[in-house]
Amino acid sequence: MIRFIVFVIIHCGLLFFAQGEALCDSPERQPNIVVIMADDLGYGDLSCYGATEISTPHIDRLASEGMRFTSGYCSASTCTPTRYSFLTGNYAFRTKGTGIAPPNSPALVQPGTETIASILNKAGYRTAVIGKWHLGLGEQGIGPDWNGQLNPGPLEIGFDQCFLLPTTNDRVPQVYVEDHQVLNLDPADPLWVGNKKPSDDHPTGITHRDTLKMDWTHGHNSTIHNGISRIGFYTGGNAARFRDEDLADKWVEKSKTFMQTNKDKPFFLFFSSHDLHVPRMPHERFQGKTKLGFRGDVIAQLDWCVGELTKSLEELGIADNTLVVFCSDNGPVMDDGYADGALENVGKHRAAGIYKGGKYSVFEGGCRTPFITRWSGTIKPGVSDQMVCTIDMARSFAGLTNQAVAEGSFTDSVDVLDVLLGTPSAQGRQELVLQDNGNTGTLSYIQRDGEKIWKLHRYDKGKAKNVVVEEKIANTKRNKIELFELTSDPEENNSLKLGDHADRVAAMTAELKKLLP
Ligand code: NG6
Ligand code: CA
Repeated sequence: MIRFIVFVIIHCGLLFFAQGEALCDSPERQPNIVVIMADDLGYGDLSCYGATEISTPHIDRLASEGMRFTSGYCSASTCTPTRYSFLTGNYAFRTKGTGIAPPNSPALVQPGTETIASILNKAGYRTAVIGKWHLGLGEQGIGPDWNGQLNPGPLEIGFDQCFLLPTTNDRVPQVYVEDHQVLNLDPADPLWVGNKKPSDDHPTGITHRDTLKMDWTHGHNSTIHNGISRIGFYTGGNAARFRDEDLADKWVEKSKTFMQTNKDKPFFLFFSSHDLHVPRMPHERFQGKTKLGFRGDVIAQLDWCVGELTKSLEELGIADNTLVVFCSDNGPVMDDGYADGALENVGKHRAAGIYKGGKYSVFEGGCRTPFITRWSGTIKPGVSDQMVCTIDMARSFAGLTNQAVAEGSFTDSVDVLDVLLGTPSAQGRQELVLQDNGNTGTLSYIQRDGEKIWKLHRYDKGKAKNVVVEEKIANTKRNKIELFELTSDPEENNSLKLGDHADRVAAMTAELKKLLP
């Protein structure tokens, strides 16, 4: 509150509020907020985080002009739960059905839920999500009406507009959704999406494998579009279908238009990149541009997107009035279902940096990811080891815009705004819970205690979906409870003797239990 009053006094000279909005004629006003969320980007995938085999100059520039966090996390090591938590400020594992969403998933965030978008909307922001959604569309128990109104969706939870890849691109269908409709859908060629093969002669990745431009390795062998077979089946909607190669360009084009249109009012843009998710199919101009194969090429493409967005902010003259947050939705994976050469070309590159595990795992590699904030003129450049998480943006942005958060909303989000803005001596989170996927009982719990960082893993099923990045150790056996100390053992190699830490283990397991539904 004090922060906001100082802000208003400085920027407006007097306080004057109407309908919850600050009326302020000054050209300086509440900052725009742009959250750029990468998909499956690991801690070690950027040159500003130590990568030597690939260069990411635009993201590096963001880091050198802002705060680069070395203990920045996403909530989960898979996409849907991280995105759910980011938007709602609630741990996804508290709510059933928030694991990786299938193609015909209904909306997972119910209308009426307070979200990062709804709270900024109340603060007078124009809000948009552009890019991957993967949080379902349509009524509960019904799902998306692909040929009608795709409602509820982002527009029912606080976004003024959306331009989406509705699921994730290895899942059907390959169409854009603009606001409530599939874009360019010809009513004479309706779109059907399902999980059963629609006819005996429907070509799939199994029946027409020799026609594919990128082969599958596991799953991903149903309907073929653009020479790539997918998870799930669909027919029709041919005029509406996009090319995988064009996605990044489209997100940038739509985002530029959104920022240009709203440059004179505060706006919130959730730029939800599909890079580096499979199928990794960069635009032709990025193909072969790195030595890491298509996985590296889509990192170059992501870096280009960041460069375009920041250039646009500068051209519009709003860079100094825009808080940019760069993050990822989960850690890295090499083979996630397609033979795109990621593993074969990895060489010395370590996608999770020094950390163990990656996507699907609650080891550090699964959730400790790049995390950068930049607000030129406001954030003093630096590096921070304070703990922050994607789930914290909800309360932090509510704080930034002086919005009261109702009881029962943003339950697990912590206001770490001062840390995000690089205020010296500001403290980040002291505790954080991470999950793998859905409500599975695979969690880890980080607790900072002075110099020590304790991390308890809980594997209810006694095994980890530990798809590690450079080597595959899927479904390795784990003890139901394990304890690590990250300051001395950041690589989580030394599973401590529980008996030596009995009180701590008891307290941490009890805390975790309290959080579960
Ligand atoms: C898994 C898929 C994987 C990916 C993931 C979701 C198989 C065998 N694996 O089920 O390819 O789509 O779901 O990724 O189908 S996420 O980043 O969107 O969470
Ligand atoms: Ca992801």
